[in-house]
Amino acid sequence: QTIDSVTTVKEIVEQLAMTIPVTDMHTHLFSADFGDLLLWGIDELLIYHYLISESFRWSSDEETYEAFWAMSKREQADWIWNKLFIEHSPVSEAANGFITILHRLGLDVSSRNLNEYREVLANRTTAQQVDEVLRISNVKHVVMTNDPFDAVEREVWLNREGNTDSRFSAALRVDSLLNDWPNAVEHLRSLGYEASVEWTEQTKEEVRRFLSEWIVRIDALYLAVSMPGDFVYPAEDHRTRMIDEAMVPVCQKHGIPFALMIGVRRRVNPELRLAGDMSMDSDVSAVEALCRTYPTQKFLITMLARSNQHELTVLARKFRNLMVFGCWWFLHIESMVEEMTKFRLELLGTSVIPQHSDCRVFEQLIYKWEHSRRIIGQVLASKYERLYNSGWKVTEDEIKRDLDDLFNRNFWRFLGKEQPE
Ligand code: RAT
Ligand code: ZN
Repeated sequence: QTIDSVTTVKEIVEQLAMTIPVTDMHTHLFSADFGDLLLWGIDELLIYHYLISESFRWSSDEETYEAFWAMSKREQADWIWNKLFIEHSPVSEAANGFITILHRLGLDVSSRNLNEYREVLANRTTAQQVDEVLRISNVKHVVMTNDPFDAVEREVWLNREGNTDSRFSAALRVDSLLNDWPNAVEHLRSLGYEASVEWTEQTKEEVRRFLSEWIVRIDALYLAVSMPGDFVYPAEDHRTRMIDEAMVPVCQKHGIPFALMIGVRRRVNPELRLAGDMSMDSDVSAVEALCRTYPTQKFLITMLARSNQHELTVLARKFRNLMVFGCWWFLHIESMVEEMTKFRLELLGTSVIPQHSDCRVFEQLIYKWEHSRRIIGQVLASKYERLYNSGWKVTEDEIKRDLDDLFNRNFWRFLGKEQPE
């Protein structure tokens, strides 16, 4: 069935973009199996680290970082609420996001009554809230970030059933193996792997064994790491040896992609803790070298600096084993999502994963996806509009296919796996 006006095309695309089920390929969320690791509710939403750093901009000299960290979660939430919502208007992406969440949960945003919101949610169970949020956000599948070096999480995988919810999948996170090797060695040894700080044959063997065992145990969809912007590859250094001699061989053995999120400068202001990280320029040629050296290894790549985005997108034209994904962290704001989605579609057509949520608190799925869906839908609509004016009429099925590629299938196809029902 063809669509008979350009206005209808736009309406259909924008409406479908808001409602089509999505796969969220990188989050910090967990299924209910993980107990308290699954964060949700009003206070957790307000103490999101994006909001912590924003509220400190309004703090006085007397309001110290130590005093903030000494408060209970509820007190921290009240403090942030006052700074960002009562004393000033919540126009930033993250603050506006909190309002979108309240609104979509059916709470009365105009009352500005935080305790009332708390009470409504306190009457729900975790399982109910998970179902409700997935329903509202139309998120069909959530990929977690899983770290075997985290004692609480490890316990769930080793001594309980692990993940039993088919709407969730795991990704094996390996940051310290690449970025904090001495610490990683300690962890490996405490878990019974005979690793040493020196890069010996036995150490390589044991790192590979560790990675393999955990990929299998958690059924990891991919291996993941975040890298500082000064990541260089190849180099005469630990990272290159770790990638070449342990990580890529293990990924190849298990047939899984390697996801690199590049461009973080950790703890620029250590007093802000998790909220104290910054972005920095990266060298796209490290990704180029990886893709060329390992043509049969797939790489999922996102970068944090705006200045790297165009070059990274061009690189994806050169390597089919490179999948660009998401508008990460400080780029996950209206203006950047629009800019990036535009030139990605212009350079790559629909062969890209335009967004992931990076949620840490469950209800954030609601705003992160609603805000992004709207922009992605508008950008795609403008592309169809141009085609329409030249006489190329997309059908509704084609629109659905294209959106499904962007929001689901490009990811699953890249993995070489069937999308779970
Ligand atoms: O976006 C975030 O919440 C960051 O703190 C990071 O977790 C980042 O997304 C990462 O995965 O390293
Ligand atoms: Zn993340």
